[in-house]
Parts: sequence; structure tokens; C-alpha cells
Amino acid sequence: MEKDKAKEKETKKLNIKEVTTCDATAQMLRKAERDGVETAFHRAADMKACPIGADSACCKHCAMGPCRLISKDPYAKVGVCGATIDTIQSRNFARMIAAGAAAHTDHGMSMLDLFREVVNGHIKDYGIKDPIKLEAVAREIGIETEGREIKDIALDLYKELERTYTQVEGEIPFAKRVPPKTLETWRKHGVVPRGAMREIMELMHRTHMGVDQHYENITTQSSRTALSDGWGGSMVATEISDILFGTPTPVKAEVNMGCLKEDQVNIIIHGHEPNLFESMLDSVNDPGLIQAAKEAGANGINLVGMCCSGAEMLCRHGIPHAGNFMSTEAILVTGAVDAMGVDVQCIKQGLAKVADCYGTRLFTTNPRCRIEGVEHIQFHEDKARECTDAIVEHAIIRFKNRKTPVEIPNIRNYGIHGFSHEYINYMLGGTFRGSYTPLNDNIINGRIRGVAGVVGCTNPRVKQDYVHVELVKELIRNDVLVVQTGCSQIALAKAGLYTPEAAHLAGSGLREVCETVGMPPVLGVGSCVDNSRILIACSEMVRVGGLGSSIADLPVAGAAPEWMSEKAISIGQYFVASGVFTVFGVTFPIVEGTRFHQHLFDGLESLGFGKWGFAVDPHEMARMMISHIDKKRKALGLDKTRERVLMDMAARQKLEAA
Ligand code: NFS
Ligand code: SF4
Repeated sequence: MEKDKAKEKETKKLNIKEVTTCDATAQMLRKAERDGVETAFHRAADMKACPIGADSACCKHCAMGPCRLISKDPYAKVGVCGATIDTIQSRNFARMIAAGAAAHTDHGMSMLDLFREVVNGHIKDYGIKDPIKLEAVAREIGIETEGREIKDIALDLYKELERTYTQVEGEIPFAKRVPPKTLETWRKHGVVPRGAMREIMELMHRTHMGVDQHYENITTQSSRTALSDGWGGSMVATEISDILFGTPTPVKAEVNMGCLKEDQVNIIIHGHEPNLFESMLDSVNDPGLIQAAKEAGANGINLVGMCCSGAEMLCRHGIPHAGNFMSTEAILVTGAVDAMGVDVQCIKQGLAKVADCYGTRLFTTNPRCRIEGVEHIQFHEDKARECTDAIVEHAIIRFKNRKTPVEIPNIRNYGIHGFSHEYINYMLGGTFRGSYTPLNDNIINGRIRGVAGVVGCTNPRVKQDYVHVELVKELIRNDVLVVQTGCSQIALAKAGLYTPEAAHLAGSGLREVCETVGMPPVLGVGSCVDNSRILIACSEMVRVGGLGSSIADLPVAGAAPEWMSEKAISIGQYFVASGVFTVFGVTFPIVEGTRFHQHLFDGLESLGFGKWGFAVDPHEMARMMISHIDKKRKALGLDKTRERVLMDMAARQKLEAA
């Protein structure tokens, strides 16, 4: 019996074609199988997702349980305390939001800590790269800038933004950026965030056993917490990172595993905090370390990024990006990675074993994220180079002693990245009249049907990159301009959609706009915290006018087609609470047909918010998003202009004949 099981496990082969459309990852999965190495793809195939957990129909919030409500009729049973299915799943959903919001806001707070220490002169390895942005952000939240020293403005900005996290009463500073009518809706429903710490704390309290037991009331606090992420912690992370490290402008860069170099010392930084990566950029350019690499027989030091800090460096500096979340183990299979340094978030524990198999030196660097059996070199911002230099030194030694044969997939894709919300101004408006007016005009005249944000993770429960790529292709084919962040951006970059030439895949209206401006039909704006750029872009579209008076009026939609993390749920909820129809793929942690389900997928919209949607198939997802965009166009009276643009000769003749 046991033997049979072992045999079954042995013979269970991954159908690689079914799990990824990324050719480089597929090649490495084949090699991993030859080498007897296991990845998350294999583990996912081996471990069926728990059906009760997938529906969020279980609760372990107290020791009278855990309770699980499995039944055809979800209302047939309640937990020991009497909690209904709606209470249980809304509490679980809320706690995902609390965790996701905590991740983003803790990251944002680290950036703000760094900013304070830089301004105070305690940290000298970093400086203020974009003082113009510093002043602009300060002015926006009511700080006097005229005739003042940068340092004084910066100190005030720090004090003001700290409220995003610590404020006990009142509204977070970036509430000032929210379109008035959207803010009015928030105030009416009591969801304007005070400070992120307070909101997360209250949400954890309310979802404790025996506290909030009304799914609508829980959802209200979920929205408030999520908004403290999107318009709070994440937005601060983005703005402060721009101020410290520079605001992205379009840059040509290379993605995919082919950016590893066999004859060089390869170092990957994977995680979410740009400060570690920025310091590593200095380290790999250090003449002494380059010399050491040469002495070890290498032709240089090659630095590449992965996941979200990779996406930030791709957008800010054009640093090559090797792949998204589901490729982080696979890339180690190349044998070419001499060192990988990680900080926080989306770091699979499985990396440790794969790194071990290939002799790659894996290092954790952040006190928040240690992995059993992995060497830790703490990153201190006041002596940043100590950590990153040490990683480079270890990488050089590993290069010298490379034992495993190297196989690097020969795949590189070029594209243009780095479209900050500020840059969208100049791109469409020209340097001298930078504004969102041309974008709005093109939406009003129907060349652009609407705007979609396609973001988020990859997940081994669906074919890697497939849903992202198919969805985005379908959207642009229908003249929907797509903006992207995070792992989704990398999926499309690998598919070649980040080139201006990819405009030929767009519908005629969008294509015309892209060709006039010379931009790709898909705009990458950075990491997951940079989803805040999409919120700011939405606010600008409302402010410029012609597209309604709140974010909920805009012909826009969002999607995370291959999501996996709690952070993604927080992002989804803040987009929904901001007024955006947001569609998730893979699975939705909820029992269909329950009152809570109805509230998220419908009820919230009737209160003036956006709403959630769910579809696994990318074409169905696109259909839902486009029909929402069309519904908004119709409400704005723009359905007519759109028809005119799309009608070809045959259609027009048909109309005349009728
Ligand atoms: Ni976002 Fe970035 Fe990627 Fe998902 Fe993870 S790296 S913060 S959570 S997997 S997009
Ligand atoms: Fe069960 Fe209620 Fe305890 Fe949850 S809180 S485990 S539903 S008794």
C-alpha cells in the first residue's frame, strides 16, 4: 500500500505545457525534473486545494471550533457560537484585507522611516533624487513651499505623511487627492481612513470571536482598512520612493531569463523594498568589486530583478527583470544564479531547497523575513553597502566555484517601461501642456473606449501568464488602454506587448492614439504598491472633466487574473471601495449565492462604490470588463461617439439602408 503510494508519487509527472506559457520557465521545469528538483508547480499538482478553505466556509477564530459549514445549503448549519456563513466568510475576507493592508503599509512606513533619516542627515547612502516631486506632493496636501528650504518642506512632509499610519482621529492626508464626490460617498458610509494602524487594529478586533457579526458592517471596516492601504500606505510608499529614488520615465529595458549571463557573476534581488536594490546597484558598480569579479574569471557583475522590487528598478532605472512570482524557483534551476538576495513578501520558502540543489547563495536581509536554514545578512540603511557588498562577495566566490552545469534559456524581450502617473501627463499632453485632457478627449471621442488596470500575481493553480496575456490582448483589441503593475506587467512584457509596435494588436482607435504618441498599448507603472498611481490617474481623469464627477462614473475596470496573495485582496477591495469594477480570477474565497456574496458583487455598487466580479476564463473576464466600461460610457452619454468611431463602411451602409 505504502509502496503503491510512493510509486504513484514518482510517476505523477507535471504536464509542463499545462502549467505555464512562459517558455523560459517551462524549459527550467523540464530541467528541474531531470535534476530531480521540485518547485511550487509540482507541489500545487500534488496538493489539491482544500475545497472548504477555498470557499472560506471554515472558521478557527476560537477553540470551540474550528467550525466548518459544509453542506449544499450554506445556511443549514452555523458555527458552535452561532456564526452564520455570512459572518464566517466576511470575517475571513476581512482578515485577508487586514494582512494585505498591513504588508503594504508596513512597507510604506519603512520607506517613510528611511525618508526621515535621510532628511535628518542620519543616513547618507541615499538622498533626495526628485525635489520637484517632493514640493509637488507637499503642496497637494497643503504644505507651504514658496521660498522655503527643501529640508524644511521635507520635514513637514514627513510629519504630515506619518499621520497616514499613526493618526487616531481625522482623515489620512491623501484623502485630499480623492475626487470630492467619491470622498462624499466615503464620508457618508464612514469609510474615510483615520490612520492605517487604527484601521487594521479595529478590523482585527471586530473579526475576533463574538464581536462584529453583521457581514455588511464588517465589510464597511474592510473598505476603510483597504482604503488606508491604497490611498495611504501604498501611496506613501510610491511617492516617497519616487522622491528618494526618482520618478519613473519611459525607459527601454529587457525582461526574461535570458538576461542572465553565463560569463558573469549573476545576482538577483527579489522582494519589494527598493532601498536594498538601490544599494545593490551601487555595489555591483563598485570598481573594487568589479575587479574582484574579473579576478575570479568573470566578465563582470550582472544584476537583475524579480517580482516587485524588480518591477520598481525596471521602471526607474531600466534594470533587467528576470521573471515574475512563479519563476523565482525556476530561475535558480539555470545554475547561473550566483546569489539571490531577498527582503520581504512573496519569498517562497521553497527557494531555500532549490538554491541548495544548485549551489546558489540565498540570503535574507530583512529582520521581518528569515528562512530556516538560510543565511541572514541584515540590511541596515545607515550602512547599506555592508550587506549588499557582502552578497556580491559571496556571489563572486560562488561564481569561481560553479559546479553545476549552466543552462540559461535564450529568451529576452525588449520593451518600454516606466510610465508614472506624472509621465502620462506629458506623454499624451506634450511637455508644455502636460495634463490628462488628451486622454479624456480620446475617451470622449471614443478612440479609447476606456481604461483597465490589469495587475497582480501569478498562481500555480492556473497556467502561468496565460490569463494575463489573453485578457490584455482582448482588452486592447477592443480599444481599452491597459495600465499594469507587478507580476502582471512582467507577464505581458515577456509576451512582447511593451513595444510601440505591439500597437498593431490594438483596435483601430487605440492603435491610432498609440501610433501618434509612439507608446505601447500597455503601460507599465511599476510594483504592486504603485497601483496607487492608477488611483491618482483616476482622480486626474475626474478632475480634468467630461467623464463624470466620481471615480465610480469613469469608464474603467480592474482585474487581477492570476492573484494569489492577501495583498491582492486588499488591493481589490480598495479599488472596489474607490468606485472601480474589479474582476478576480483563479478562485474567489466565498460561497456563491450567499448574502455576503451578493453584497460584494452587487450591493456595494448600489451604495455608490464599485463592485467585485469573478471569472476564470480571460475572455469572459474581458467581456465583463468591457460591458462595464460600455455601461459607464452610456451613462455619460458617450455611447454615440464610440459607435461612430468603430463603424466601418459596411456597417454604415447597413445603417443607411435601414
Ligand atoms: Ni503583488 Fe509583488 Fe507578484 Fe503578487 Fe507578489 S511580487 S506585491 S503580491 S506575486 S504581484
Ligand atoms: Fe466556531 Fe464561532 Fe469559534 Fe468560529 S468563532 S471557531 S464559528 S465557535
